[in-house]
Amino acid sequence: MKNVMKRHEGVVFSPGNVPYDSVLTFNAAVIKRGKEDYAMVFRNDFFEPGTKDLTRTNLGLAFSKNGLQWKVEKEPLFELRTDKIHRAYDPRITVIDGTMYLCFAIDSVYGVQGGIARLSDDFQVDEILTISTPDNRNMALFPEKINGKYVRLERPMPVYGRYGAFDEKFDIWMSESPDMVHWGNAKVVLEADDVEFSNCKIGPGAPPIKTKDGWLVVFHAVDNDPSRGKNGWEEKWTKRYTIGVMLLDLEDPSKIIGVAKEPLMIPETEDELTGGFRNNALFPCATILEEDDTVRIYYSAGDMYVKTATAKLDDIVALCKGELA
Ligand code: BMA
Repeated sequence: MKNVMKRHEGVVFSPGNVPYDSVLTFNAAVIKRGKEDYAMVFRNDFFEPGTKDLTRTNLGLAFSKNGLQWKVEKEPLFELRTDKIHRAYDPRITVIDGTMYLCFAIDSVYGVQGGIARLSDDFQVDEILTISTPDNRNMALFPEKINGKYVRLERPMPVYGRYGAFDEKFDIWMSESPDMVHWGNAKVVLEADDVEFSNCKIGPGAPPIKTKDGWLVVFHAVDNDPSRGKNGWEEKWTKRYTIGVMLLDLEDPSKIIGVAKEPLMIPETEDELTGGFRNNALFPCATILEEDDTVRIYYSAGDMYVKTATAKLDDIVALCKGELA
């Protein structure tokens, strides 16, 4: 398949940018609010103070005029820790009718859950509106109501599901809500089995962007190869995360118009292949449609850095429709 993505060379955000405790900065939500006003909410993993246990996570906030160089706020934006909740992570932001909503995953004593919060205009977490039942994560909201309802993509993780215990074949689903609080009418959107370059789980990447041809959605797709051994800081890690892309029907986003046959991006550069916390992992959490119809994807490399790459909208749409080989 034609490579339509152009990587910005090097990383655009790393732990060295952060003025507070930071070991890994990755899985960043980015939105553009004006011509020269990008905002990023990034996942920041750090050591439990006084230890070398990499068990703490908060979300940080940064701003940029060009989407490449970032000015980080002095203090973290948000850390969710209660006696039941260990952390909130992997943010995605969607602006709907001028209001920002933050989706995030939660590790709790009950499992993995998906949360949605409303943000104030100055990026404070106003209110947590909903937290899903376990196990579910990778939530991403559509940027407008569809047929009068809010709609989100999500990725349940049914380990005792149709594939039997502990087989990680997880699919992309969607559900809808009248008020952002009550969610239902769940439907499967894309099945892991229908993605040729994944033999494992897939999950929504970034909030969908609206195009005249349909909703454009990037997703992560995992292929597992048991012969892979040590990878990054982990003793054994056999998965590779690539980035896929699909186009969904504007009126009924449970209908797929097309899925690109091969990954849009695979780990390729040195900082994506080695040296990260978890090598071989690309994880997209944001796409921006620039004024000149360039699609900019923000993705993480190795669960350690934020990177970005661009493509022409027409090229990505053509890949989804099978019109570009
Ligand atoms: C997923 C999540 C992400 C992470 C990704 C790649 O399962 O845990 O937070 O970025 O794996 O390691």
